[in-house]
Amino acid sequence: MLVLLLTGWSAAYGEDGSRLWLRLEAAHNTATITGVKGTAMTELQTYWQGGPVVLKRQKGIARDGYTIKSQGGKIVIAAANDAGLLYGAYHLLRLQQCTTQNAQSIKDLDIKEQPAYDLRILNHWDNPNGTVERGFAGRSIFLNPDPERMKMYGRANASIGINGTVLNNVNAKPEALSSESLQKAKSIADQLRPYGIRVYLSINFASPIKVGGLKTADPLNPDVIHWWKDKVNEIYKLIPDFGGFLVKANSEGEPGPQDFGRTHADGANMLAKALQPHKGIVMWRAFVYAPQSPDRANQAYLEFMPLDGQFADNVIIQIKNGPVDFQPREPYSPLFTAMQKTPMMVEFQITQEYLGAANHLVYLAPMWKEFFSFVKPASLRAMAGVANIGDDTNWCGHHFAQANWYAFGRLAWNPELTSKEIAEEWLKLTFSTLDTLNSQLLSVMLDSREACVSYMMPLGIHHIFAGSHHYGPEPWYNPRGVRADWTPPYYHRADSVGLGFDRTMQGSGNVRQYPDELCRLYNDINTCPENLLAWFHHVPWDHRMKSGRTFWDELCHKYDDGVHEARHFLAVWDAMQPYVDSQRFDEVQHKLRIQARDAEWWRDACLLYFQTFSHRPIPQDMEHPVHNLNEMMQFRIPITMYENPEYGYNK
Ligand code: GCV
Repeated sequence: MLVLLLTGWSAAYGEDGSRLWLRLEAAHNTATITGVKGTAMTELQTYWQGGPVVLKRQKGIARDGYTIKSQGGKIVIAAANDAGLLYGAYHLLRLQQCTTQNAQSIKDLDIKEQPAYDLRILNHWDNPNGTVERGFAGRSIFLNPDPERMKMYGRANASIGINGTVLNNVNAKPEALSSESLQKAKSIADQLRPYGIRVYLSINFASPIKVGGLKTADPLNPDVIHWWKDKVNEIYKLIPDFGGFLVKANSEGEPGPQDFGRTHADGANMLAKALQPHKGIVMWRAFVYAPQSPDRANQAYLEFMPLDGQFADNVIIQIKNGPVDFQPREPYSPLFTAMQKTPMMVEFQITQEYLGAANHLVYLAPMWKEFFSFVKPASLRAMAGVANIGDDTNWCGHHFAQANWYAFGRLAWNPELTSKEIAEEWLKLTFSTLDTLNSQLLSVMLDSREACVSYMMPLGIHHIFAGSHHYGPEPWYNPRGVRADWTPPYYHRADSVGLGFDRTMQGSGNVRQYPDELCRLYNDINTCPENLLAWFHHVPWDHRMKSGRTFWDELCHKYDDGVHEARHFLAVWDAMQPYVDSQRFDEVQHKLRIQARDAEWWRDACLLYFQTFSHRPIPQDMEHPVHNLNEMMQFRIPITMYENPEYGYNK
């Protein structure tokens, strides 16, 4: 009966996803919220349906941390600062949303929380013209910031503990520092401040030339130093709590200190000195690689290790989780365990540049947890995530992509949370508290990343994407004149012997960048984890795998398993129709159908292409390709890097 009631209610109640996981109804409560005034109080007054709550400032609690205790018929939220009170308030509201009972029944609370990192930051790759690089959810929310949207953005981030946002693309236009842009940044900062969020900006290292009219941007030149100092002062006059700069320098054509014969440390420290009096920071990216390098995966380590210990205290080196570029699976970037004297932060990519954009359901927490199984959370200073947010009604393009924004925030608060805990919480908040729905969708979410690896790039294969976008497969893409490390054959190295990049001691030597134990493990084809085999080895087609199959047969089966999983996700969702409101049901179903078709496309394109090297049959005990290689090789998706493809393979 209850199920029917809930079912009828939820199916009739159309939802468009705009409320994210904060699907709270205004409370109309009589509860008294007393104590410290501010956003925490407003949120509780608006949404809390339980008994009296006291908000109290208390010394001795860590910055941004809080306690929530039931005391004498009241709930007391205590924190050292306003942000802590706000996080405590959202914790309470989360409990209310997750309980199947009345909020009045929430009692006997004794909660103590503090964040693992002081800096929990979103990186928007938003351009001044409103496009979003690798953005799959519409245009930039910062183009014409709508106050209601900004408020929701602030609430959503604060509810998961995110406390910083970089407003613009790391491929930064110099005009990011123009007076007009700074006024806009100020307006956004003013709107986000009540939610405990500081703004940061990406800067173009050549700004002194391009905005300031100087002849050089040499970080040791006195005029340049002066220019940056003035610019920083100008920013702090407008935004007194400005967070600092994010810098992509000497990478993919962006200017940097090396253009003037200086090092990354020279560049970062010069900016750090200008920011230091205001307590601002520099997040200096280690995403560097050069076309002449024999192995792109080696490059960041080679450039940054010699500088270990040379950075100013308010510089943090921001390193992508893997050594290449946000692939569906990479080993961790060896810089994380090698650099000992430099503050580091990890950069995850929430937007699914390489994992099916906003068309594929891929829950990323398992990928980030995998990273943390190698890199100790305590060895990092902060966490950054490349945002998947745009002006689409549902914010992220795919209803389930909201889970990745959510998971990023929750892990930046507490990297010890499990993927399952986070997914369970998100499902309850986002869909309903029906167990039937949650348990099945939970499995889909938890299996989705591995499924994506299987149908796209199993067994350590990487970067075999199309040349003009990173959505579909083009392992054959290799036109004349394109730099080698921007083509898939550079990475897969398929030939008549086998497949994969030899990064062993005999190959590029990349294994040496890892600690001894891992180096030995990865170096030996018989001990290297099979899920990274073709990352570290050129694997012979007949190499015997643990399953007893040859590498070729295993590869075929992995691809096919991925296809079946994607179809299974669709089947699970289809069965959810009675339990999910109609708009979200239809929209997710549409995406899952695309995903299932794309998985076939990936399997067929990759297997048929690699078969031209392996000359081995596709095993009889699996489904055989249904597409034609030549047709797939002719197929193009006419999208820019600012768009989500409407469909995948649709011939
Ligand atoms: C912002 C990859 C992406 C680029 C991105 C770059 C980076 O190469 O494809 O779009 O540029 O990473 O992280 O700087």
